[in-house]
Amino acid sequence: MDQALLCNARLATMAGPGYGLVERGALALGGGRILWAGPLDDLPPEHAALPRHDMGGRLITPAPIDCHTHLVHGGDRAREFELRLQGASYAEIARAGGGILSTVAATRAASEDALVASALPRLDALLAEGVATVEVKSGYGLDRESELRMLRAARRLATLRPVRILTTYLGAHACPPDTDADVYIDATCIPSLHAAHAEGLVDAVDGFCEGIAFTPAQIARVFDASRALGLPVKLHAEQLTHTGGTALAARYNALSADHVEYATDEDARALAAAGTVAVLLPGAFYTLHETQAPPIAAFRAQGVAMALASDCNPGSSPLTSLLLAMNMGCTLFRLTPEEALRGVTVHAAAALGLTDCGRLAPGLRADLAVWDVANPAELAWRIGFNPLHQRWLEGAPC
Ligand code: DI6
Ligand code: FE
Repeated sequence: MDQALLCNARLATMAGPGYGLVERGALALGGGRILWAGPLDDLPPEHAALPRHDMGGRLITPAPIDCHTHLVHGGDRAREFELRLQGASYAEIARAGGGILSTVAATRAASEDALVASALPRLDALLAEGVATVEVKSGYGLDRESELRMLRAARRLATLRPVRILTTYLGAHACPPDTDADVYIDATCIPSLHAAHAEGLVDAVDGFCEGIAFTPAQIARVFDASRALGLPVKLHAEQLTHTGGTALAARYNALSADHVEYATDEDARALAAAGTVAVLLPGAFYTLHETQAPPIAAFRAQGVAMALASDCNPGSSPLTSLLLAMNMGCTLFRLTPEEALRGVTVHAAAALGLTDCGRLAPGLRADLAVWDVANPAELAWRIGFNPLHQRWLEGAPC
């Protein structure tokens, strides 16, 4: 469908500070883009003859964006789930060689086809809730070939489903068994980044800055290499403890600092000054029974943009629902439903460095979600209910 006029809709444009609601709204679409958005009564005459679609009074929002996932991986971690319920902590399991490293073993053993096949049902669950853009990280390979295989598998998803995929290199996710962390960073992680970049597989670079993972000094070397390649960076920071990752991310003008439960007021100021988005991941907070919530009040006070994502991964967040992430963001972190919707649209786009989606405005991609709800707050309110009516990707329903 090349051109269309969607009318009889309520629009949450996400323009300005709130929902940017437009009553009796219309959207003119053409060439995969939004040509015009506003009240039907104000429709410019040049769009009046477009083929009309009556949206039945439904709510249209920008299609949600999942800006932090580990969607591609081998194996499962149901056994670890049982161990944690018996009292073992996430960090204890990781130190004993389980956790992330057990997924590394399963991922190394999986072919590219197998990685794609196992990721598709998880991707489909996200798309069923209207998601149009998904970020996918590597980080369960930890050697050159396995990291590249993960990234290739992630890119292939976009050839099998109508979705935009962005790939993030997360070689600094965990240290492989029996390897010195500094040696791993310099001899494997950074050379593998060069190889992945040379193959055109890297949109951004991430790391895990944590007591059970890498120090700020080690992450800084990965960030220096990224900067030299002209690649944007982001960071898993202050998830389980405070190690200085947020300040480091701000220093490198990172697109985002993610998790940030243990971030301080000073960290919030640094994020604001750098324009770095705080990506909140309530699925991991919930799964790990964490008790320290991110400093939402400080983020609000400093004007830090807050995004929300699934963190879909087999260990700390086996979550494939952005709607549930929105509900958890409100219930566990006390976000408002408005902040939650901004978190999966305009701020999620910013966390990926994208300026062509996340709002309903002329010139942006016509990636839309049409919902069977009257009010946008309903999207964050329910638990386990999917009110999606229709998903549009680049101006076509799909
Ligand atoms: N933090 C996370 O939430 C994921 N990675 C990370 O650094 C979890 C990874 C896993 O447990 O497999
Ligand atoms: Fe993560």
